[in-house]
Order: sequence, then structure tokens, then C-alpha cells
Amino acid sequence: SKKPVRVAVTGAAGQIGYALLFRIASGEMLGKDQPVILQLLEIPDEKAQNALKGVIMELEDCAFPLLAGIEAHSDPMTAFKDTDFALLVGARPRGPGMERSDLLAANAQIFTVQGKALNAVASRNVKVLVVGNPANTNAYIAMKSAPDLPAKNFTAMLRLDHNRAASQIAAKTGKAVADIEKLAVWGNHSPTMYADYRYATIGGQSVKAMINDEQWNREVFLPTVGKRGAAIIAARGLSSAASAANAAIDHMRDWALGTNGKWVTMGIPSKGEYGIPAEVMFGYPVTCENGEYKIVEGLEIDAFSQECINKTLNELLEEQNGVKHLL
Ligand code: NAX
Repeated sequence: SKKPVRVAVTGAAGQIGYALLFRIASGEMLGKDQPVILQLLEIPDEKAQNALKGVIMELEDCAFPLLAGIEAHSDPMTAFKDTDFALLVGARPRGPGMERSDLLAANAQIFTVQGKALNAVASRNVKVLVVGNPANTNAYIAMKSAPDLPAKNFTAMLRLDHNRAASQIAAKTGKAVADIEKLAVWGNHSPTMYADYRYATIGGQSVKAMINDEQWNREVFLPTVGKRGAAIIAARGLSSAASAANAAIDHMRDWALGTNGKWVTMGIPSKGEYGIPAEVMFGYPVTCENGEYKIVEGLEIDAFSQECINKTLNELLEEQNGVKHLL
């Protein structure tokens, strides 16, 4: 049987953590033949550490055959030791009266510390996924704080936006979500993201031609996908957790095990593709093979798409500028 791999998860006692850990431990992320050791990080706060203990008791009680070990941590320097995968879910939420700049600064603090810890103790091949918001900028900060690790190992979660877009398209066309290919989401994980179905196909047929309604694209589809998180908060009284955890599983599984040529969306550091400045953590269509992602290149960007991409890029550059002095 395979040697266990180490999977670190931060914010492990939070609501995404609760929807995520059991699926990782059951083999849904890395395969039904891959044992895992969970290295769970929570803040030192007694309440959080107690909650983490409770989650660990439940993980134990599942008696997962693939779960080769569970560790509880309050320090990233031990939580990230030799880790092969790191899912950075824990972040500072926006409190009442908190300015955007305060939120950026609080998260910059967390992700500088965690980036440095990864740099110091993680496996040199660690695959990092940042879920905690602002996800792209937090991933950028962690990457910049880990100069000894390859920049390409740091990614941000755009997969929830991708999956939301796919489900809206399936509903609109009456087709199966599993049959949608070549969907892309560009930019920031925020309402400015640009979900782009111009190249998408279902059963080889063009989705754009099938829908044939540019007004629906601009006035219904894009706002629905962009504001889906807010719609879920309004309905549920809590932010999306199960769908976010599911997207994190999808992101890591596809990165590690490959997509068989299928396009997925990942937030990754730009190397200048599509005119995005280098190092910006940007949502791109990618394919994955042998543990590496590759940007789908050569897509034509029309005027409307360029406008959308510029908008989400400008927002990201603003966020990045807001934290530059803290790095
Ligand atoms: P919760 O507040 O339920 O859980 C967060 C947990 O993180 C808490 O238990 C907290 O103690 C812990 N935490 C905070 N700072 C930490 C640190 N420095 N080290 C370790 N643990 C720490 O939030 P939850 O609903 O689980 O959401 C987590 C994050 O995901 C939030 O930032 C949220 O905005 C973000 N999301 C990102 C999404 C994406 O697509 N990228 C979608 C879903 C979600 O909104």
C-alpha cells in the first residue's frame, strides 16, 4: 500500500473545516488508495482548541481506513512540518466596523506568518491552496513570504466560482453539469470574477450558441455567479461551507491527480499570460497533469471580456497594493 501523505488544514474547527476534513480522510481528495495524516491548525484560543478536539474525536469515530494519523496544532511551525498539501482555510473574518484596510492588514499578518512557516518546514513540493478570504491576496502574501518554495506551488481557490458557473449553465441549457467542458473563470475570487462560457461546450456543441442570449450573460449569469455567496448567506444565515469544502476537494484532487484534458479554474501566480502582470494571483483556465497545472493559452479575448478582466485585475492590484508595505 502507499505511504501516507501529510495534509495540513488551517481553520480546522470552522464550518468549512467541518465539511472538508471527513472527505479528505475518506479518500475523496487524493484517492481511495492514498492514506493521509491530517495536521490540523487552529488559533491557540481555548475555545477553538476545544472545538478542534471535538472534531478530532468525530474523525476518530469514523474509523476511516485511510486516516493514518491526526495531529492538533496551535503553531504553524509544527502544523506545516513536512506537509505535502496545505489547505489554508482559516482567516480573519470582517468584524463589525472593520475597515477593508484593517481586514487586509489582519489577514496579511496571518498569511505572512503561515507563508514563512511553510517556507521553513513544509515539504519542498508542498501544494498550497488558499481558501480564506481575500483568497487571491492571501495566497499572494503567503507566496511572497516563502521565497525558498517554488511560487507555482501557491494557489487560490476559484473553483467554487467555476462550479457555480457550471451549475447555472446546466440549469439554463437543461443539460448535465458533468458534460460541460472548457469553462473558464478569470480573476479574483470576488463578485468581479469573470465567468466566461464563450469557449464552453456540451457534448461538443457550443454553449454560447445554445444559449444565444448576450443579455442573459451580462445581466443574469454574471451577477448570479458573482453574488452567489451573498445569496447563500441571505438564505442560510451562514456563509457557504459545504460547497466551498467541495470546491477545495475538487481543486486539490485535480491538481494532484490530473484533469484528463478537462479545463478547470485555479487562482495561480501569473507569468504574464493574457497580459496579467507577473505574480498576480489570478484565476485562469488550466488543465492538470502529473501534479502540475498548465494555463490554457491562445484564447481570444474580445472587447467585453477584456473589460471584465481589467476590472477584476484592477481590484486585485488594489488589494495587492494595500498590503505591499506589510510584506
Ligand atoms: P469559520 O469562521 O467558520 O472558520 C474559520 C476558522 O479559522 C475558525 O475556527 C478560526 O478559529 C480559524 N482561524 C482563524 N485564524 C486562524 C489562523 N491564523 N490559523 C488557524 N486557524 C485560524 O469560517 P469558514 O466558514 O470556515 O470560512 C473560512 C474562510 O473561507 C473565510 O475566510 C471565508 O471568507 C472563506 N471562503 C472562501 C471561499 C472561496 O471560494 N475562496 C468560499 C467560502 C468562504 O467564504
